[in-house]
Parts: sequence; C-alpha cells; structure tokens
Amino acid sequence: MTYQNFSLKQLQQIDAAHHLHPFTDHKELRGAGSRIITHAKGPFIYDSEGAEILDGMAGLWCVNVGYGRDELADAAYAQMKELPYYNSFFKCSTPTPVLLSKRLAEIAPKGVSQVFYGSSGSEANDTALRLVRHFWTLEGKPEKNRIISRKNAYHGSTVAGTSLGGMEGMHNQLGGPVPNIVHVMMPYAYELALPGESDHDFGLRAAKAVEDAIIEAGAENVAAFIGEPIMGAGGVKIPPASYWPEVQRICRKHDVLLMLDEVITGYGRTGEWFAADYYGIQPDTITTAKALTSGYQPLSALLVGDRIATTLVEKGGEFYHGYTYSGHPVACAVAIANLDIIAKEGLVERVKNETGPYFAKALQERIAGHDLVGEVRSIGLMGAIEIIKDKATKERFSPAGSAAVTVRDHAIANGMMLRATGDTMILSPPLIWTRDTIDMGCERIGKALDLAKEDLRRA
Ligand code: PXG
Repeated sequence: MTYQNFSLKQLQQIDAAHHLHPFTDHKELRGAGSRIITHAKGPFIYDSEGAEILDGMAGLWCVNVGYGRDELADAAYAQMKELPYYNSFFKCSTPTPVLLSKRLAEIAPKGVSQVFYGSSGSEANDTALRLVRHFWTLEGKPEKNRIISRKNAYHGSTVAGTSLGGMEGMHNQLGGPVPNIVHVMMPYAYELALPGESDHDFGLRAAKAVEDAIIEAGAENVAAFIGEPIMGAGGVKIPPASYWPEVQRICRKHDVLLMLDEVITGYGRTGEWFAADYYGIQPDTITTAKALTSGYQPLSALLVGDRIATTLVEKGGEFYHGYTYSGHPVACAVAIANLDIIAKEGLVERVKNETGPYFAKALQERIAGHDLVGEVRSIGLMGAIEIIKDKATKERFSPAGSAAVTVRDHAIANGMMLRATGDTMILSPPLIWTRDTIDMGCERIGKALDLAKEDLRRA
C-alpha cells in the first residue's frame, strides 16, 4: 500500500475515523484535519502538499543527525536481514546490544557503566523507578522508597512516567498515581525568583526545596530524587549553575540516589554527550532514549551507575523485569550507526564550540528585542522564547497559551516548525544545523512574531 494513492483529504478522513493521537483534543483535530508529513531530508520535513518546513524540533527532540541518513537505513536493513529479532531473556544475547552497551559505557559519565534497554523513555523511567526501589530493598531498607520529583516535570506517559512527572493535567486523568512520589518546586528563575534574588541564590533555594522534602519524609524513607537536567516538555527551564551541584551535595549528604532523566538532553544536545557532564555531576541512573537512535528506531537505554548495578548483580538474584524488545537487535544496530555519525561528524563538539554559542547569540540579538518576547534562553541547541504582552511587567496574553499558538501557527505557515508549550516557544533543532540554518530559523521566527503581533493587536 502506498500513501501516494490517497489524496490528502482521504488520508485526513481515514486518520479522523480510526487514529487516536497522543496528547490530542480529538474533536478539534478531526474538525481541522491533521497535517500529514510524508518525507524529510536533512533539516527539512515535507507535508503531503509539498510544503517544505525547517524542523526546529528535531521531530520531537530526537532526530539529532537529521533526516535521510543512509547509514542508519543501511544498518537497519542489514540487521533485519541477518537477525530481525531475538530476545535477551533466558541467558541469550545478540551482538548489537552487547556492542552498544560497551559503547555507552565508554561515553557515559564516570561511575556509570551498565545498561538496561527498553523501547521508550517512559519504559526506561518505569525500569528506573523499579530499580531504585528494588536497590534499597536489597540493601535491607525497603522503607526507603519515596521518590522526590518536581512540579511540571515530564518523565513520560505510562502510569509510572505520569506519576514521576509533575504535570497536573496528566495527574488529573490518572485515577491515582503510583504511591509515595512527591513533587517540589522547579528551578525556573524567570517566574519563581523573588524580586532582587540573584540567579545563584535562587538555584540554591530551589535545591533546598529538595532537602526540605527529604527532611520532611525522613531520609530513611527517601529512595531517590529524579529530575530532567533541563526541563524539556515543561518549557526548556534551564536551572541556575548553582542548582545541580547543590542537589547532588544534598542527595549525597542524605544518601538519596540521584536519577537524571536525559531523554531530551542525552547524546549531544547541550554540547556534551550528557548534561551530567555539562553540570559536572555523577548520577546513579541516567534515563536516555530519543536521540540514541536519532528517532530512526524506538529505543531507550537506562544507564545504571556502579553502586546500583553492583548490588543488583551481587545480591539481587533474578530481577523480575524486562520487555520483549529489551535490547532489540535492529534498534541497537541503528543506535551504533547513529553514535558513529555523531562521533565522526563531531556533532557534540560542534554544538559546544560553534553552533550552540551562535544559536544563543542569534536568539539574543535577533529575537529577544521583539515586543512579544519577554526572555530568550538556550543551552547547546535547546532554546526557548517567552511570549509576553508587556515586557516590563511580564504580563501574559490571555487566555494562557493562546498567543504562543498564534506565533506557532504563523511560524509553520512560514516554513518553520517549532512547538508552543503554555506561553513558551520551544526550539530543539537537529544537531546538524549550521550557522546558515540558524540564520534561516531566526528569520522565519522573527517574521512569525511580527505577524502574530499584528493579529494580537487586532484581537
Ligand atoms: N522523559 C523525558 C525527559 C521526556 O522528555 C520521556 C521521558 C518519555 O519518553 P517516551 O519515549 O516514552 O515518549 C520524555 C518524552 C513534548 C513531548 O511535547 C516530549 C516528550 C514526549 C512527547 C512530547 O515536548 N518527551
């Protein structure tokens, strides 16, 4: 069946009749009809009407090496022909997860050298939750099982992911979270810093919220703290430099494990292989997915620190956990080829030394001054633009989120795919972006902001 035999209208009708989409108001979508993306090349995606759109989101924070990479298609094809699937249960293994594990151990932060595979970030966080609680049970401390997370965090959409996350709307649809997970404030200075409070002091105060939660529960009852190094889906919230070292200090002081969710930040986005390296911290678990395969195959890798792994191996017996597709041979083959590209093309270093700084400067110089923009911020190739009504008072447009959607719609119409979350525009482009692509992106965003300003003035 080729989709070319169907018109856009037909595809939209079939989509509306049978396809339930993630995070979607279906009545609204079915009224409007979905945009059908049919192919992509390099930094561009193309829809069924032939529109060329610069992809400012790398798919969904994942296509780090860009689209149309033959090396990845070839790796998948060769692996599918040789061995499309075999499991990693029952004392079996296949070559590609074995070799990928070695590779990941080589690039992972110090003290992290073992890997548990799944097919999505949500699954990996499910594994992480089970693993840290199991760890403390094996250590003879089963009551040490509370997890501290943060408001507005995103850790996936399974029951465990939703419970670990701090998104209120998702909690409200959950019908009861996994017990014993609490959420503290996020380190988001733009909205939460007190008047006159420095970034540094705000970072320490946000970290202290973690310690307060540990003390309130009693450290003997707290298993771990989990956080995205930089909140992604929650709006690219970049913490002050003082935050993560202090959180690590607090966790160590109270013997609470540190779990980092690097599903978005892993594999080069910040200009380091992992954001743990960027912040100079040594977590006990690192959740990764997305850019591990640049999204060409579904694959997640929970990187497990030596302390947990040693206990699991030495005292654990059988760990009653795993997925049919844990260590999927094709997904792992694609991951190896993807890491080869990232290394060969020096994409991580390029983000750190060239495109990341250029991206930051371009946002500052060409976007920050716009009347609709309250703040721009970025780290590596991950950025955010705050849409506001009044620069001085930080007053937002109402209803909340509507202005950002107006900007986004103009951006897409002008060939620029970016995402709106609340009143924040988000950018997470492929790491293959060059200075020219950054220039093109900024020009299109600037135009979208101008058009949105006219609309909002009229409204
Ligand atoms: N942790 C983090 C930090 C994520 O960003 C997940 C876990 C879950 O991964 P899976 O593969 O189960 O989706 C994510 C996923 C958005 C958006 O709108 C972000 C994600 C997923 C869907 C939408 O920004 N992040």
